[in-house]
Amino acid sequence: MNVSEIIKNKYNKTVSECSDEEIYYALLQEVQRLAGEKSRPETKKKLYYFSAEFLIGKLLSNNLINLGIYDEVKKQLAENGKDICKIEETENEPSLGNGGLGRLAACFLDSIATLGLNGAGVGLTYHFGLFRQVFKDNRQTAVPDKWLTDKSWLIKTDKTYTVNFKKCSVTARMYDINVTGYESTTNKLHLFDIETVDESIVENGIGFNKDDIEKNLTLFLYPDDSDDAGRMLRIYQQYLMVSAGAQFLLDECIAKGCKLYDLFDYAIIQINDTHPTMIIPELIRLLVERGLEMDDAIEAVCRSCAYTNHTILAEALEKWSVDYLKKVVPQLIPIIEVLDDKVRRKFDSPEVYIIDKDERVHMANIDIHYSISVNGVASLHTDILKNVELKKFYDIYPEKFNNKTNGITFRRWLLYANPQLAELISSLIGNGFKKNAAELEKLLQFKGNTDVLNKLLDVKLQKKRELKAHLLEKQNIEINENSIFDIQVKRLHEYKRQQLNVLFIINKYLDIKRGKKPTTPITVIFGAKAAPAYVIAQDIIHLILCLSELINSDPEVSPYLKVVMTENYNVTEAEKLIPACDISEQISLASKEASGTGNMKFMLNGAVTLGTEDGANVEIHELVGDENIYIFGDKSGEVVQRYQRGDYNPRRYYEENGAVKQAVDFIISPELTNIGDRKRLERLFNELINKDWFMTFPDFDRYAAAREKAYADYENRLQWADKMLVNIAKAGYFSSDRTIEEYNGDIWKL
Ligand code: 26V
Repeated sequence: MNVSEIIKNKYNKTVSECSDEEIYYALLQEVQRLAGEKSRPETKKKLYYFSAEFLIGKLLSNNLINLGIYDEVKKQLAENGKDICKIEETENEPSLGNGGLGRLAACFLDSIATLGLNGAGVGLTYHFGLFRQVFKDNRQTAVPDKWLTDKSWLIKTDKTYTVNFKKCSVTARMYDINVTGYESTTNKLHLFDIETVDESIVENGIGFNKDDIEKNLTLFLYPDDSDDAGRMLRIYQQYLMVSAGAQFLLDECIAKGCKLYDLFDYAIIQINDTHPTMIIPELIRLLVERGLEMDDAIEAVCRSCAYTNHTILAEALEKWSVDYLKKVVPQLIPIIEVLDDKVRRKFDSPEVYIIDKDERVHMANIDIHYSISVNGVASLHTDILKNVELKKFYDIYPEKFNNKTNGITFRRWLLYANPQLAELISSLIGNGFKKNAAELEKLLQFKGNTDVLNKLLDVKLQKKRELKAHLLEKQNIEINENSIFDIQVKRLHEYKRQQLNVLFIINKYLDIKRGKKPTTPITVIFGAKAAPAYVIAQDIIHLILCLSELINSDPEVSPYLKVVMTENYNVTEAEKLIPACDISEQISLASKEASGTGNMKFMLNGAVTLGTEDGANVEIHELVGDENIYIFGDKSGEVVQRYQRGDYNPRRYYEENGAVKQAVDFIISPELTNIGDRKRLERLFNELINKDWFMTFPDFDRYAAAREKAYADYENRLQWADKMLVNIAKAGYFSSDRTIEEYNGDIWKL
């Protein structure tokens, strides 16, 4: 690519005369052209990956890397006095996801294209993605994040579909985003939108009139569903996605010769969590409308669908009341009733019915009965589904259940985010790992090699310096690059236990106040958004921010301990934080984190995990061995039993464990209540001593001991670097290319 020529043709200027925005837009257009040239011929069978979220992150650099021209473009820009990092800063991040589930979908699209598979993503164009988080008075406030401009990656297509709701009909238009594969073909992400959406109805942060469907349908990702109108809106959104998506896929299949009863020969639909579940009754409805008998339609659809479960948290398993569905999509009710009736005729256990006695539709139950595959996202998670959460279903359909341990794309999380590490690896084992991640194991030959280990430590230090500069510029916080970077970044949720991390920090602060200083200073970094309606999560953010103010402004403590919460944690921020991390906090209550994927990104970048035996941590542990990970706390079996017994009494721990009591009492100490909001801090204090639903206290001592052990081990720099090396070498298993090969081999069969 000749950047100067492209710029000259477009603007009749030289590169150095252009603004960063102008260069960005010219590059975007050129990438779109090059990506278009790489599309792949259609094959008979195609994967449709339906997901309410695709957390794709910024695309310019990712596309340049995948097209194989990143280095040359970067060089040409530099020759003209332009920094590619500054240019990509002008790109808006499309935050079309909440967290892990949406980011996983984005990694999968990258791998599907890279492996040259015929597959497309199907979702929604949210005008405002997830809210932008702004800290004010040590609190999170949510403001709309307008990512969509006329200079975005979205390409308007001429495909439109009518979607009928009880109250109104809307016209859904398809927009496409090119998904470039790494030195491979280009696929598409199809995102539907309606033209009547009115961005001007947003008021007071992220508020809007939830009843005016034609104006608000695709305005926001997952609007707050703490009230009826919000829940109803989610049903509207989900139906828009699946109805338009179903019409589109039927058109494609029919054009290839599909006779409808053989739909499964042309389409495999992966249902990403329960959000797209209505695709099942909707497709059945459409097939019947086009002449199929009901039973044939059910059979054809069932054989075309596969379902992925991403959580065992009961409150996250969607159940829509028949009443709501009747008000939004009455045309699906007779189909859902038929599906339920068939289940009731065959099985006498109410747990597996689709419609329960309270007239609520269990979306996951539709997926399990009417699809060919049910998968969990890490080995432990799938075991829990089979043996506990979905045991009744596993007994009926053992052959449907399978595990697909999650993965991440190494293009974004290594080649792009950490080019220095990628280059060091290349210099040691060649470039093969870029296409075949398993080759990273070749790094094991350098265990104990002082020269290599020192180079690894140098790369880490450089990434820590880059993060330091970034945080200084972004939040005016100064951190010490020679301190231990101990990082927990993920959505804020009690089960992820940011509060456990905080309790440790409080005791560390008090230790330092009493004169017990850490050998190497510690920088604890948090990044997390909390759902606006999730009160306790907001309280935990408030506690972290108050603690950060207290500690960072205390001259006795801050040389040894700093607490930073990065504002508006998102994909772009993760790309800066993860490569700089020494200790990766993965401390969810065992059994609760289905997989986690941040844990994999950290490992790949040479951080050592401090974690519970939960989600994919279990597999990380197996791969790296006891020496190269810090595991603590109750195992999932013990946790499940404690819940079943229902005898957990946090107050007893609080009263009997001095370390726990000291940390928890500090939440309502004058030091903190002088800085923060007493009501919030007291509410959190009471929540912990009376409920502690995610059992932080029983794990506290073992957590503190494991963390201290990691800090002590960090002192021996070469031994620590050996742990880093083993983590990187063993990360190959977590490439999403491996995951996608398994999905294709076992389920999609493209
Ligand atoms: C959803 C909700 C919605 C209602 C309130 C509470 C709540 C809590 C959790 C969720 C999670 C939704 C599904 C999800 O994002 N699961 C994540 O999927 C990742 C990719 O498989 C996986 O790595 C994470 O462990 C899992 O939490």
